[in-house]
Amino acid sequence: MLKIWGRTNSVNVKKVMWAVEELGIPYERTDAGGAFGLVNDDAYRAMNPNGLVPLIKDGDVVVWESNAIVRYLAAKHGAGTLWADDPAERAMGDKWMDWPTSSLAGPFRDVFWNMVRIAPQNRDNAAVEHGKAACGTLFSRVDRALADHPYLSGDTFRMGDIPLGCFAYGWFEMSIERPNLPHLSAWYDRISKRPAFQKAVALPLT
Ligand SMILES: N[C@@H](CCC(=O)N[C@@H](CS)C(=O)NCC(=O)O)C(=O)O
Repeated sequence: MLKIWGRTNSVNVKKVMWAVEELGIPYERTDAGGAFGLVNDDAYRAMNPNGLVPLIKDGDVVVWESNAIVRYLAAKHGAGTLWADDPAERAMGDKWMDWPTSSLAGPFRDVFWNMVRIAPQNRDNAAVEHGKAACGTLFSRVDRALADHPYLSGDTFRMGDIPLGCFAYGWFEMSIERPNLPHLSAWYDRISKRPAFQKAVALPLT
């Protein structure tokens, strides 16, 4: 059985949980990271030397890095669903998988940590404002990309929608003002109705 390590309130763990729910893969999940610890144990570090979550073990195959895990599971179990067989179609969504990590995660973290994880009296309001403005600019690029297609992956929901969908949940659930981006909102509306999203991603922000 597929084994997954990670706490369910982590945006990176949510990507994996959403993918396994979409694909209907049986799994065993172990809480790890944050208050659950475990990530510095020798046995864990032997599998993931970074000491981060998520991590999976599928038979003898060990994978860390959330986007790599989603790609692995989609390639193995998602032909015609999460995984587009045509390389060009797959690349369309694939480029949006690493983009949240490379571009959005930094400013998003500034907003999320201050609004959700830090006590209000300790909030860095300047970081929130700066992060919100940067996220607004970045999400406007997503909005433009979604003007011509219902999904980041094209006409069909696929793995390329998963990583950004997890960040979008936090963005839309936080008590903040957001720019009006109609294509982004329509896409979020579509993905957030999916039962697998409801089960794996739409958890209370903590
Ligand atoms: N690029 C990595 C980042 C992994 C990462 O930073 N995970 C965070 C949780 S979102 C973590 O493990 N933090 C330490 C902890 O939870 O103990 C990925 O996408 O998997």
